[in-house]
Amino acid sequence: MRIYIDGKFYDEKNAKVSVFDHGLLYGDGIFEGIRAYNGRVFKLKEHIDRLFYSAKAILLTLPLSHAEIMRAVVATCRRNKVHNGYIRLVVTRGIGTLGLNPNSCKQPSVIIIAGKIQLYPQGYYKNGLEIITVPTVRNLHSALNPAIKSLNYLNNVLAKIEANNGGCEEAIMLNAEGFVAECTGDNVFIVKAGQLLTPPLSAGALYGITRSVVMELARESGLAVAEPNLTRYDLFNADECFLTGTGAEIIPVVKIDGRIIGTGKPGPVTARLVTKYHALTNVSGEPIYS
Ligand code: PXG
Repeated sequence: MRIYIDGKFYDEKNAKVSVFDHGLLYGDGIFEGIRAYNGRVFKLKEHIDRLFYSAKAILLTLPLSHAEIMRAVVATCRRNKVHNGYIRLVVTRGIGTLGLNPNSCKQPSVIIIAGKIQLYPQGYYKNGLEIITVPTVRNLHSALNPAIKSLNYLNNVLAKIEANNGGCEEAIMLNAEGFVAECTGDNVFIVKAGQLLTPPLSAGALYGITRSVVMELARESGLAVAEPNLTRYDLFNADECFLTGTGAEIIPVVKIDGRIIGTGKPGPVTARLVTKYHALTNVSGEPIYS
């Protein structure tokens, strides 16, 4: 595998960052997780848009333009012959002194890794996932806004550990008010009385790319979509529940905190959205790179 760092490609052994990089010292940086399907990078523009929004929020000036980053992502896929895979785009604050002041960091680093994706086991897509609510509350948007896809993921990592301790792969995170925010690495949706509902961004949800694609697909198929505040009660009494993420795509949830959701099997609305999502990702025709 050849890894892109600041305009050059390195083999895995030599793909290294400095111990003085504030990305390592303070989690000071941002990232994107992106998928490639059939030689096309899925929703690349949207991912780079979000990267620029994250950069703006943390006052980081990207060393490349929007178009240059898009080209670098495609070049990294091409170089590694990644037709179907996962791309991790990382921007660190760069090398500085041991103090946390980012003023000492002169040049942010851009890193692109194009590799394989570790998917949830296939059985979960067929039979649905069981998840729990964990005690770790999602970051306050007035402290570290969950909309920023920062390298500081300890909030999510702690919640993931609690999910694992509870025997689950994913977990619902609530915000400080007790409303549902999202999962540790996925957005959450419910279907109730023919409506598709998902927490608003203000509740502490990431502006998920898969989330917006699914909302668009639902609207196109005549399903009403809304973003109200949701409580655990709303999840427990949903007709259907599913999670969305670049890695997970759309994964049904059939049990939350011991409560069976709907019929206890993946529901028909979820199945319809999965079919539509696959149709969108598995576009046939000439790949944009080969
Ligand atoms: N919420 C959070 C906190 C995320 O990190 C999503 C929602 C889904 O967003 P997208 O844009 O992907 O639809 C994410 C992104 C992992 C992993 O290894 C997951 C994400 C990012 C990085 C790693 O599980 N999910």
